[in-house]
Amino acid sequence: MKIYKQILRTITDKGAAYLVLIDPDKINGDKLSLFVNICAESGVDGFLIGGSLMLGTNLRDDIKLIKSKTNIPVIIFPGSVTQLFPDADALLFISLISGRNAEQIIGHHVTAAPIIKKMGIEPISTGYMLVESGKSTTAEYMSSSKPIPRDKPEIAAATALAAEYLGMKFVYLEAGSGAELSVPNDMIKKVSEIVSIPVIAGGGIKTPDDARKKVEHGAGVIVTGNYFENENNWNKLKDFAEAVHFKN
Ligand code: 1GP
Repeated sequence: MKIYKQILRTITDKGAAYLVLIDPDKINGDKLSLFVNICAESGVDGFLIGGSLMLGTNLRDDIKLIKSKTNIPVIIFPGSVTQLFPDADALLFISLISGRNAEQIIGHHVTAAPIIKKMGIEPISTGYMLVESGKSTTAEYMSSSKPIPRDKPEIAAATALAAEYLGMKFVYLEAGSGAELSVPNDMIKKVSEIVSIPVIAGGGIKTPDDARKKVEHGAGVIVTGNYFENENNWNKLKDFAEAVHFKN
């Protein structure tokens, strides 16, 4: 519970937590070292690493590299059971509750659970919901599951409540990496009003203003990934962190 508690504390102290998703296919080697240092200076609260599709990277080496550079927690965001490594601090133990694909809801978890136990990393049970975001995303395609329609916040709210009743620790409203449209703010509001667990919002967030609006609508954790794959945007990291940390 160490990392989960740390995130809860950040939400209490700063208003919300800011996590940066690293896709090791896009940021690795020297670029990763530099990026991690800038994230640390900019007030990022944690790294997510992994994804629904990865080609030709050594995820474990990348996790070790991040750990050697900073004390910021590294949380695996696993796209499959091949993305589990003991060097990380925790992992989001994701169940794709917006879909009806049994393997994504409980199947892979049965395979992964004993491995996680042996590795000793902290699993953080997360109800993961894909939300329609303009066009089909990698997460949607790879998981063979339908997203929740953008104009149906009540479906998202009922699904999130079920996740809480099942004992999950976070609900993650996901528009998908590189999404055209981020998760609608009224959906975040409806979900965060009904559950007492923190709501993570991610996918397609490209401005500090959008991040702040999501926090104002009740998101406890904001995730950005794609936007910072372009080095020209790295000078905006601090602006994002400040927008998320509204209590600072
Ligand atoms: C994807 O929510 C994350 O899982 C981040 O999305 O890459 O679009 O910022 P972006």
